[in-house]
Amino acid sequence: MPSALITGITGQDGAYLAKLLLMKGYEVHGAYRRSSTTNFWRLDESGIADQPGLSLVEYDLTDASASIRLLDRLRPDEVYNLGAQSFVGVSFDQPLATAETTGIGPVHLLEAIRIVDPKIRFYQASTSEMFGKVQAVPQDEDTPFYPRSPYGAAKLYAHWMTINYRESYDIFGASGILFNHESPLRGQEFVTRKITASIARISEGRQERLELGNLDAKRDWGFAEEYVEGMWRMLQADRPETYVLATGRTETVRDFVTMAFKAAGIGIHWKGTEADEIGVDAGSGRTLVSVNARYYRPAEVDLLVGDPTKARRELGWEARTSLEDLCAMMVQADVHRISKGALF
Ligand code: NDP
Ligand code: GDR
Repeated sequence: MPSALITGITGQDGAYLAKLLLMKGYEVHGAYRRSSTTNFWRLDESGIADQPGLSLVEYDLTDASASIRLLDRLRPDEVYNLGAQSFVGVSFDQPLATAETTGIGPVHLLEAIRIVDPKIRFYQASTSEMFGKVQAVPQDEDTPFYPRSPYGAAKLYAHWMTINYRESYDIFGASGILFNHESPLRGQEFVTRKITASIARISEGRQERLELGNLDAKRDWGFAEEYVEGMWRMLQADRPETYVLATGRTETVRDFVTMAFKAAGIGIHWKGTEADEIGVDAGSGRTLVSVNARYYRPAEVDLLVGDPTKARRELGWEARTSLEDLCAMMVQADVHRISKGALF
């Protein structure tokens, strides 16, 4: 039975990847941070929390010696490093904490692999945020990087260290440059889920309106469940590589808002510009969306759109779910949650 260690098991991708590996017959070790409250709602919702093949282990990426002891004890075939301080906005307020977890944390794991067993295969969760101020459209594996946030810079360091360990020590270090991927399990601090959860609350009369930052940012949004399959395929390949996973389609935040309200049966009409822009219910004339400058970032990534040709060609991976379907899936999940008291 193959075995895998997943860091970030309490996050969105951790839940989907654990489910996928369990289905494939893996023994899965899910690493979570100690905190005063448990945070396993995604594993519960995914129906895998009590699966015998899944065991949970306390671990913090910032602890070098714990990384060595953990790998020595578990000796997994594969390590998927999904753990990170992953919110770009927070990284501007906590640049050093972000650097330690998101940048140096992966190197603790790479060092542990080098010391314990260089045959352990390693997946690093890299990101389209490394392209930042984009140097080409669309972005692929050869596009130059230009990170625009402490998060993007930390991820870029970890990305290059993964390649360094691949080239220096012959470690199977794969790096997936994943574009935004969303799902009903997305955290509410990220814009898509903030939008869909707010729409559910507005529909129930529990929230007055949705306040957002930059509506013009363009993102390439795919469905997370499909992206974790790509991670797994990267570790089954003949050699370690870097791959872009993306849909190839980009839309603005404003478009996603319009799409999400439409999925809830509400037409949105946009008025005004920039900080004064509002989204109005086309039927009642009520303002449902407004801009609040507190959600602007000190530096923005304006346009992301990926070219996943290499992943399609070499891994047979492809994004299948349309943005309309993804958006509707998220809205329906939040409407359902609020109706059964699972969203406040
Ligand atoms: P989430 O924010 O949902 O999950 C992040 C996970 O990292 C959580 O389980 C969190 O634990 C854990 N974590 C945070 N700090 C530490 C630490 N010091 N030690 C151990 N674990 C820690 O992210 P996603 O699931 O969306 O993303 C997975 C990975 O992929 C991340 O590395 C992210 O940066 C990257 N990525 C994500 C993309 C996306 O669109 N979703 C796109 C490209 C890359 P806790 O619950 O305790 O906070
Ligand atoms: P991103 O995702 O920064 O792309 O990082 P996020 O959903 O936070 O932002 C996307 C875009 O929406 C704009 N925006 C807002 N964002 C948030 N969170 N809240 C708002 O109110 C709001 N209003 C407008 C943002 O400015 C941005 O342009 C995600 C994370 O999952 C990273 O970990 C991952 O690496 C990248 O995707 C790929």
